[in-house]
Amino acid sequence: THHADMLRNFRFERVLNEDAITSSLVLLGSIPTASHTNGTEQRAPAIARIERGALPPALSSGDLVAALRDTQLVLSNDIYASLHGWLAPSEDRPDVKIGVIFPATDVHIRKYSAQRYYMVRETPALYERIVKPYIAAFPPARTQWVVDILEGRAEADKVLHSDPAYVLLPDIKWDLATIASLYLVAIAKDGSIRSLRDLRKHHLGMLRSIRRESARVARQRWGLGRGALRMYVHYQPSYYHFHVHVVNVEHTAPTGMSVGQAHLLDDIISLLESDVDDGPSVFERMTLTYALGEQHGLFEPLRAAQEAEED
Ligand code: M7G
Repeated sequence: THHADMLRNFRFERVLNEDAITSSLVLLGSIPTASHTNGTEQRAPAIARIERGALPPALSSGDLVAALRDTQLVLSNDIYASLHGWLAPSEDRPDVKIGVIFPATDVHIRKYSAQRYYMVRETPALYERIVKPYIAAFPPARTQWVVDILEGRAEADKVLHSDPAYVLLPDIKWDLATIASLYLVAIAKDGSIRSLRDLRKHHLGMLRSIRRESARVARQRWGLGRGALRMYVHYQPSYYHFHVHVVNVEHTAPTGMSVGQAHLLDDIISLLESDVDDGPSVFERMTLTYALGEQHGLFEPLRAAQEAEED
C-alpha cells in the first residue's frame, strides 16, 4: 500500500511529542498490515510526524491579496492592529508536511517520544566497551532505506550527484521546493564507516569531495553562492551508515543542530588533516561529549559506566 492511503486507516493511540514553537506534532497510532488472513485485522505501530509547511511565496513577495483567502480583525488600538488570516489554498504549496514511519520499531517510538536529555562523555574506552557493540548489534534492516538508495532501488530520480565513494540527494525532511530550508544528505557507499568514530585520514578524499560537490550542485541548481551551506555529521546519528547533512546556512530551525550533536564537516576535515600518518586517528583518541535522551538505547549503559568510572 502507498503511505498516503495508509493515513486514512491510521488509528490514533497517543501523542508522542508536541512543539508549539515549530508547530509540530508526533502521533503514535497503528495501521493495518497488508495481509488479512482468517478475517482478523492485523495492525502494526505507525508514527506520523506533522509539521506546518513553508509560508507561500506570494506572502514573501508582498502579495497579501493573492496569498490570503480571508482575514478577520481581532483588535485595533491606536496605531496597532492584529488580524487572523487564512491562506488561499494552493496546489503546489502544502499546508502541512507529514512524515510516516510504518511499521515503526520500538527504537523509532522511543526516538520521537518527549524525554529528558543529559550530557554524556564518551571516552574511547567507553566507545569500545559500550557503543561499538551497540552499533554492531543494530539489525541491517534499520538501514535498508540506505541500501535501497545506494543500489538505485529507491529515490533514484532524486540523486543529485553520484560519486564512486558516495551519493548526494535531497534529505527526506526537505520539501524539495523551499530553498531557504534546503536540506540534502550525502551518503557514503562504504557501509563499514558506521559513524564519526570510524573516520580515518584516508577518507579525506571523500569528505573533501562531498564538501566541493555539494557546493557545486547547490550553486548550479539553486543559485546558492559561496558559504551558503552548513555541512555537518551527527554523533550519535540515528543511522549507523556514514552520511553528511548539507543544509542551507539560513535554515536554523531543524533539530539536530545542537552543540555536541552536530560536527562541522570542515572541522572534521581539519582534524583529520592534522592527524599524524601512522598511529590511531583523532576520532579513535577523542572523548566525544553529547546530549543523550533517556529513551536512547545507549543512555542507561553509558550513564552506569560513567558513574562507575567517576567513583
Ligand atoms: P541521522 O543523523 O542518522 O539521524 O541522519 P537524524 O534523523 O536523527 O538526524 C539521517 C538523515 O537521513 C536525516 O536527516 C533524515 O531526515 C534522513 N533520512 C532518513 N530516512 C529514513 C531517509 C530516506 O528514506 N530518504 C532520504 N532521502 N533521507 C532520509
